[in-house]
Amino acid sequence: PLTRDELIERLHLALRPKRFNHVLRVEKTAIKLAKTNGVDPEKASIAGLCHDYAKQRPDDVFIQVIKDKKMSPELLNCGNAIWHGVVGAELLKDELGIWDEDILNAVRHHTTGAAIMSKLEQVIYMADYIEPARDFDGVQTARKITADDLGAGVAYQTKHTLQYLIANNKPVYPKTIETYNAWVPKYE
Ligand code: DGI
Ligand code: FE
Ligand code: FE
Ligand code: FE
Repeated sequence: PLTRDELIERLHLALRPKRFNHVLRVEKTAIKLAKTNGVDPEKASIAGLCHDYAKQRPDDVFIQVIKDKKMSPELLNCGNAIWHGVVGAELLKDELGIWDEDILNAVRHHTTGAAIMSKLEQVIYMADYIEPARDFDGVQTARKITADDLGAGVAYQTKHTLQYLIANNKPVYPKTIETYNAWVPKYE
């Protein structure tokens, strides 16, 4: 496997500076959340660094991977927002030699969440949302809730993302609705 330094080098090549700096902040936030939630900080580091690895790939690369790997044809109806996590995880195996399924699932689910998420998946989903440079109405509340209760943070993000999507007439992915139904009523 690659060392952290080698991984950083690969990410530096794959990402524009703004995105590269974001993944460093997500890593840091994820390690903190890992330590307070009994998650392996090493895995949180790798998953945090790699979660947006594929964000800057052109659409035709994702489409080719979906076809080559015989992934669900439904995926062809999605776009970069979904592909960079779900298809990006395949590139992590092939290009970076990352095979840990918990780490790969954390990458796959970091945008939409999922009905069932391991603690590591929850950590990455939240770290991406609350990393220090995030600035949106409610981010302070999100940080506080997440520090107190990781699962409550997941519910908070899911509810607020869905509200934002609906308020702005955006399409809602089925996975986002699954996440909402599994997490939000439970924390009411
Ligand atoms: O890659 P990042 O920008 O760091 O973050 P991300 O991969 O978590 O993407 C966040 C964006 O994804 C955010 O603007 C909301 C959007 N999103 C999440 N679920 C859905 C969605 N967009 C649509 N259209 N539908 C969804 O269900
Ligand atoms: Fe992302
Ligand atoms: Fe996110
Ligand atoms: Fe991100």
